Amino acid sequence: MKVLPGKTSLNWTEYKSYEDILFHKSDEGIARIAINRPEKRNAFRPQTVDELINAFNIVRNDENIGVVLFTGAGPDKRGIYSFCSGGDQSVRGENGYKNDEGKQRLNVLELQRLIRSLPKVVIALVPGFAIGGGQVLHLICDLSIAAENAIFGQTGPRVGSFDAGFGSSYLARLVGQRKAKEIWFLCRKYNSKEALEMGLINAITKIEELEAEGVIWAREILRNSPTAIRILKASFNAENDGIAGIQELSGYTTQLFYSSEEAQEGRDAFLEKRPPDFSEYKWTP
Ligand code: S0N
Repeated sequence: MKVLPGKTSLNWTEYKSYEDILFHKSDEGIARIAINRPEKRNAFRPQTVDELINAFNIVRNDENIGVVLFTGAGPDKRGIYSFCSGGDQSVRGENGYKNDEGKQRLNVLELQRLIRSLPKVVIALVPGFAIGGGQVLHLICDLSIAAENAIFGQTGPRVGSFDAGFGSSYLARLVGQRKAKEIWFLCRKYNSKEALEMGLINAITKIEELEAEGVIWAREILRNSPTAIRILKASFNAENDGIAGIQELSGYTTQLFYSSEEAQEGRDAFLEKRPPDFSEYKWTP
């Protein structure tokens, strides 16, 4: 199924079938995840978010995938494209968004953390509206490429919601406190050019070239060292995420240390019930 207009040189195969999202992979190490509720401007309900969490977890565990293109499928019947327009207001209850059983959830917060700590690069491809919680989801991605017609903005204070986590404080890290306050307090809409100028996105393309451009960026990334990129992503997070960020970064150094003979000597000595011998390992300057 077609997700975005235009052509790419990739052969997508369906990875898993869902109701609210489309999930494809290519044999080049690229996955594509798209919210598929175009008639609702790709607003998410709890099921949409559960499916996204499932797909991103599959990507996490797939050693052949290094880059995810995260986008919104379209167009709707009026020919309009969207990345995502945030939480589906028609299922919003008193303390969350209602699933089919009537249980209320705000599971998008789990999704935000999953994308942020995914040890692979997530590129947002924004073909139209990125509004409310959709603008936050786009913000969480590592890189963002937008179509010329993309529109960004917040509506929270107008519709009685807000994201006081990544949606405000991380936004301020990207665009500065003054601009972030303007975005949230005035609830204006911004076009791609304005988004680029304020540092919200990395690049603008024609909508027909959006996926192809994403693939070009992905291929460039995939030529580089997976471990270097994994640790760099964690270090960018660590600067912003406090102890949780440091935990992620330091966890990766522990993983690297496990692969050394020095660390393995400690494990082997314990299992062989003898004192460890670290004498051949240097106190490197
Ligand atoms: C996107 C907008 C600007 C597009 O305008 P346009 O083109 O005029 O289309 P419409 O006619 O308005 O919409 C077409 C159809 O789509 C439905 N629709 C659009 N957005 C939603 C939505 N969010 N929920 C439900 N339905 C939606 C319209 O109703 C219409 O349907 P029909 O044809 O049947 O009438 C414009 O649509 C717009 O402004 N949309 C609303 C944007 C919005 O307010 N979003 C919610 C903002 N709040 C959140 O996202 C909260 C997120 C959250 O859960 C959260 C909470 C705590 C911490 C973090 C988060 C987080 O997510 O970050």
